[in-house]
Amino acid sequence: MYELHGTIAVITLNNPPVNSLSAALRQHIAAAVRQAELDPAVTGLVLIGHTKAFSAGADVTEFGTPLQLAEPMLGQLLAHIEACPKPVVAALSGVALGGGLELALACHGRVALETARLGLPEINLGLIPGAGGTQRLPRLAGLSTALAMIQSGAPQTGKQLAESGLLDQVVAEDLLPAALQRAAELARLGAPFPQARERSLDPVLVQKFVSEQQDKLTPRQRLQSAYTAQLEALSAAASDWPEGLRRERELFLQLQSSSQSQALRYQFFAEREAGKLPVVWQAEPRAVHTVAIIGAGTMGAGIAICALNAGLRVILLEQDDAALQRGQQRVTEHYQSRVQAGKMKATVAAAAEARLVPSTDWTQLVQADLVIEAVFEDLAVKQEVFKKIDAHARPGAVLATNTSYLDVDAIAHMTQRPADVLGLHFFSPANVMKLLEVVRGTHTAADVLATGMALGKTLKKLPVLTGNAFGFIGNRIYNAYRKQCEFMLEDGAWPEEVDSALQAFGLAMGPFAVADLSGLDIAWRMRKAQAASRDPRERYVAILDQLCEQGRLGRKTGAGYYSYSAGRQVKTTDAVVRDIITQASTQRGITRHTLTATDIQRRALLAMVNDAALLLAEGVASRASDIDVVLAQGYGFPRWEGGPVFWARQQDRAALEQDLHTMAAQSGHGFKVADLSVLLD
Ligand code: 3H9
Repeated sequence: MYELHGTIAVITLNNPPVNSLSAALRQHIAAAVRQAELDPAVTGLVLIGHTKAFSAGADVTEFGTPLQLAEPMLGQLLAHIEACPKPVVAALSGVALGGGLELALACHGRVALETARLGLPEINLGLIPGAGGTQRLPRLAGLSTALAMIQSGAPQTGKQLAESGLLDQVVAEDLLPAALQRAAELARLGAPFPQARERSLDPVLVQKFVSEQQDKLTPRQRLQSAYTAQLEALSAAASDWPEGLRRERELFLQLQSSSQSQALRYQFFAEREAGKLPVVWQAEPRAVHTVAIIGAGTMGAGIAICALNAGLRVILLEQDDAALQRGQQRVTEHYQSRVQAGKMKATVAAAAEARLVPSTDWTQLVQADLVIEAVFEDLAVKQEVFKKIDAHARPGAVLATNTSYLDVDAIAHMTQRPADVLGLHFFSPANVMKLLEVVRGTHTAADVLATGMALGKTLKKLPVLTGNAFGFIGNRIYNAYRKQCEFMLEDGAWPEEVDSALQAFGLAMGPFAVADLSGLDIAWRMRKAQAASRDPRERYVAILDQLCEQGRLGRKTGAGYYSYSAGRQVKTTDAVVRDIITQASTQRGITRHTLTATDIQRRALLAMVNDAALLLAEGVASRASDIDVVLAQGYGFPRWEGGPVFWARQQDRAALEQDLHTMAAQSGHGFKVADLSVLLD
């Protein structure tokens, strides 16, 4: 939209929902700038967006399509604006991200609302800024701020960036008048107008900074080409202007066609697809203002914090005063540390804490619109709690169990209202992890499901719908993967070989280091509970049980698969563990042999893929991409590999199927081979 405010032309970007810079929007902006250039009555220009967004950047849906080649390309548009003979001012509200921020950087002035969120999140898509961001930002804001923004991808507010050199002015309100004033001021001062490109960076300082930062890259960052490319592009900012831009473009295009960027773009859209299911949008969610949480342990307190942060009223229920006080203390300490770290205003923290109602009185439950049970992971315990919830919750309240494995139906049947019951599987720490599995029981009503999904969004989580099967999506696949890793121990690998091979693939941690961290006794208890129903012909690896019998329960006891001195992990397993493993191999009649890192990675991934296909065929997952979202968000699967399904789709199909059959033979009785066509066709 183009309109005149006195002698200033105001160009309003209007491409809902987020003003992504599609070919059409680029063309309209270019035409509007030209119109202003040609109108002798115009002395300056303001670019502004609607309140939700100045612009969220390049239109990601155009990547890999011929459309993006439609002129003007973003770089050309920015060069046009930069060379405009009249001053152009960007007025920033909502988000200015990626190409959106780059558009603002090419303007001669920038005015932002305090609340505007400015960032270069290309890294989340496996990219670097490709329209001058790596060249203009360090010139305006310095190398450290530029790298921090480019490397983290996290947006910062106008208020936070007020002194960064990026913005001419930050205002609490009245953005347009401030931008009009700035444009008029620049017009009065006359050409040449401020341009980032006119500034230069000291090549010696740039090279020193870049080489220091190269050394600081973490192992996981080193696995992703975009992190190195960011530093290369910053290094090119010390060159002359055209060369810097050329190098940035070259790196951007290389990354854009890389499998890592394709995987990350796939994850971006898969996350947004996850909540969109007919069963969810066809029902109206029930209103939720007050949540009751039963159990104030680590998980219950974490869920309480999420709900308080989302503005909900929270009744935190425990069985006795001592447990309640400990839970309340967890919540209080969380807010104290946020305030002390400067991450939350004291008034906001106080308001959140004021919404907390700690109680040991079950009759309080009648006030809750939604109840979340977060007690010990034991079916009998949870069933007892649900009987009580049923007796006290008001009719129409949604009743949720936070279980990670258990049968939601078996819990729902303890109530007179199984249609109101669903599973909400939070991940630990609940106030940090974004993933939320929303579990549909046999009788769960559609509006109850819709309420669970809507609550997930309210809590700023990523809710994924799953069927009611042992372990749902995530733990079911993780179990299959861990089991296969245990087979590999018996076959010839040591825990550290398995862990390091999987970390080299990009997993945040290997399965044995994870097991030590979470405590081996959790799995041990479950194994004992399942012992009676286990098929004796099944290949069962007893290494974990034997470690537990020796008191090696993981980090908390100073030893598990690894030993820990003063909290630090000894990287190789000790003689005790090696003996247990060697004996396990002997008992199974296996001659131990070397497994290469590639063998280990392929077997572990195939185990995930096989169970992904099984649970998709069983209808536990609604769509394949949901599985990838769960694994990446909840289990440390490298997002830049897309998830197990995305990974499988990149492999040679015949080889994959062949390897799966080999793996089935290695896995012994009871291993169910999936038909991969459900994932691959
Ligand atoms: C870039 O700019 C490269 C340049 O450096 C160089 C170029 C040469 N494109 O997330 P939401 C859609 S790379 C296309 O649900 P929110 C999204 O799919 C880009 N579509 O809302 C969804 O569609 P639908 C750098 C986009 O309020 C709808 O908008 N920029 C884009 O929770 C609403 O999104 C980024 O990486 C896009 N760029 O969050 C920003 N962005 O309704 C990525 C969003 O059909 N975007 N959509 O499901 C975001 O971070 C969030 O979407 C945002 C809004 C914070 C903007």
